[in-house]
Order: sequence, then C-alpha cells, then structure tokens
Amino acid sequence: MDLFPEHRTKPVAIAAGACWLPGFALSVMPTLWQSLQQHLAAHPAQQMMTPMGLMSVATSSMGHWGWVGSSQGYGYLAYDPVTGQPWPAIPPVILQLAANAAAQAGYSDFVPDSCLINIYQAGSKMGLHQDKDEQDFSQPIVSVSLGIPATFLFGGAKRNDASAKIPLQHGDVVVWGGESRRFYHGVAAIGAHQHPLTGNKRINLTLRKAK
Ligand code: MD3
Ligand code: FE
Repeated sequence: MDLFPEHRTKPVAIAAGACWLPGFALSVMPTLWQSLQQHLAAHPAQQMMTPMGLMSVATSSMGHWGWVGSSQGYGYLAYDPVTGQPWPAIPPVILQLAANAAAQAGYSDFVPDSCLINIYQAGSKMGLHQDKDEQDFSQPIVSVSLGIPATFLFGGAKRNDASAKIPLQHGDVVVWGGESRRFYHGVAAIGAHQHPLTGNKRINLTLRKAK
C-alpha cells in the first residue's frame, strides 16, 4: 500500500526532450510557498497588455530578467516597470528545484535568470504560442504548477500540429528541452476549482535562461 500517494515522482516522457515530473515540487512546497507569498506581497501580479490585447493571466517576475508586456510589444526587462526597481532575486529554494528537475530530465547545470509567475483564475487561458524570446535554445525551460488544475496544451513545431492535453496538478514540474523547446503550447481555460493552499487560483512558475 502506498502510504504517501501525494509523493508521485515517476518521470513521464511526453515528447522528444520533454519530461513531466508529477509531484516533484511537493517536498519543497512549504518553503516555496512562503517565498512566493513574500514576493507577491511586494510585487503584485498584474494583467499585462500586449499588442494582441489584455492578458487574462496576471504576471509578476523574479530574477535578472522579468517578462513584461505592453501595447507596444513584450519581452525581458531588467526593471519592474511599476516600481522602476530591479526584480528580486530568484529564491534559493526555486533555483535548486529548477536545477534538480532539469538534472532529472537530463539537463545538467541549469541556472535560470528569469522566473515568470503566471496567476490564473477561472476563465484565464493562454493561447498556443512558442517561447522564442530567449537567446540560447539549448537551455531547457522548467515549469512548476501550484494550486487548481489546468489542462496544458502541448503541440508540435508547427502551429497546426495536433496538441496533446496534459492534466497538470499542484506540485507538478515539467522540463521542456531539446526538440520540444520550440514546440507550440498553451493552457486551456481554467475551470472554477478550489485548492487548500491557493484558493481559486492556479500559479505557474516558468524558469528560463533568457540571456
Ligand atoms: C513547451 N506558461 O508563460 S510554461 C509562458 O502554465 C507559458 O503558465 C505556462 O507557457 C503556464 O510562456 C507554463 C510551459 C512551457 C514553457 C515553454 C515551452 C511549455 C513549453 C517551450 C516548448 C514547449
Ligand atoms: Fe510559453
């Protein structure tokens, strides 16, 4: 009998270079959550404008490079446009988690310089897109899911390629590298759910080496 069913750690290969690590973040969640709450109190997530319109997801950032949108465009900025200050450093618990997850998936020495915090509520979604504003595509991306569940849409190298649906839950980590690094992906509209830690929200941390 499995006495600790919440500690699911068996990796699942989901595409060339991409690896789903269910529950991988659960063991550090108390520390991670405390750092995240502290960060968000000082740097509240905001719905960013983009040339395509207002995002339904609210965002904040940590690390040397923060992801910022405006009606003029979007990309990485070293300063929080709201405060004019540099973004706070990525806390050690998150850096270590990202490096451990990347190593587990076969990418050694992953040192992200950007941690985007995406906050979803019922109805929030992210359309199919590629992450292509980073300099070095040999570096993977690590994503950490917290709170209410999401259906992650994972396509292929072309926008019209079929998408697989991946049910991401609290504590799941996914590492995207190799061939999958340029694949189209998105998040289906979030349902109305409640989670004991995050309430009615889904929070995703996207760790990247931007520059
Ligand atoms: C698959 N955010 O902010 S990263 C984003 O759930 C974004 O909020 C996702 O996509 C979210 O750009 C989590 C998942 C991700 C990131 C990069 C990828 C998946 C990827 C690159 C290639 C393939
Ligand atoms: Fe993305």
